[in-house]
Amino acid sequence: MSQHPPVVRLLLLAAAAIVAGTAVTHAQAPAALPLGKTAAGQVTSRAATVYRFTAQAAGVLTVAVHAESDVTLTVTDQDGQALPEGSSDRDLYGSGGNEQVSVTLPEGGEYRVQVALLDGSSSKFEIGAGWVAMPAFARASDPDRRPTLGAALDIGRSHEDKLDGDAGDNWDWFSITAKTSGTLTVILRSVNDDSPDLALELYTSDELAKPSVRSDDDLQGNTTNESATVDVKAGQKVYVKVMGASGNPTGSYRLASSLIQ
Ligand SMILES: [Ca+2]
Ligand SMILES: [Ca+2]
Ligand SMILES: [Ca+2]
Repeated sequence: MSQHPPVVRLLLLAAAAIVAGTAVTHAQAPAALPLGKTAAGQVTSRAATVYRFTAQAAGVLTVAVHAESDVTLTVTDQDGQALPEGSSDRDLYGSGGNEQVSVTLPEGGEYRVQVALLDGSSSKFEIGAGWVAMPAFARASDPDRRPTLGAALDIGRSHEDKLDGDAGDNWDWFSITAKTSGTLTVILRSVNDDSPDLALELYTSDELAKPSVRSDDDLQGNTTNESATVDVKAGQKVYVKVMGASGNPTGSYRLASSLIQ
């Protein structure tokens, strides 16, 4: 037996808390999403409760949750990025714990469903899902649909790109690696009158579930124009998400970055 069991126990509890705190993106083998039935779950304010779902083909996934407290429901890709129309905080029937989403999965593969708590420290819930494989809904895969698939950009060099919402290209991911520490600023600018209303998000490589900073400020009175700034260390990688601010984004934009030491 250990000579200091209370200390050992405390350390184990601390380690468990650290693991739980990072559970949103690094959960060990999340439970399978219950299909055609409901299952009981629990969520705490420390981390979302995550389920996994493997689609064999494109199709439609519907998920419903009923919780005692106010929760949100989100369907994400395997990097933890919400799918278009994949987030719900609708508070159905006037109850913050009732949420439902129905989302098109554009290709087979791994997906995640997250139940996150908005109110209080802990809540029990019921969750259930339905799946209809609909291979005809498959769309050409957006090559930079996830952060880890985006092109690497050089600081100081301007880059022109475009979105095409009808073709399933609702956002573009890029990465920028800082060679020195300093303040990294990324800006978006319109290319022409057809440039879409954009939002800009910056993520640090250790936290892909939520942005460090988001801009939808429509600078200079232009809905395309955005700017976001984040402090970086030497060698740090920052992921950049360019996305439609609303609806179905289609059109060209220009992106540039600068680093002030
Ligand atoms: Ca809610
Ligand atoms: Ca894209
Ligand atoms: Ca905007």
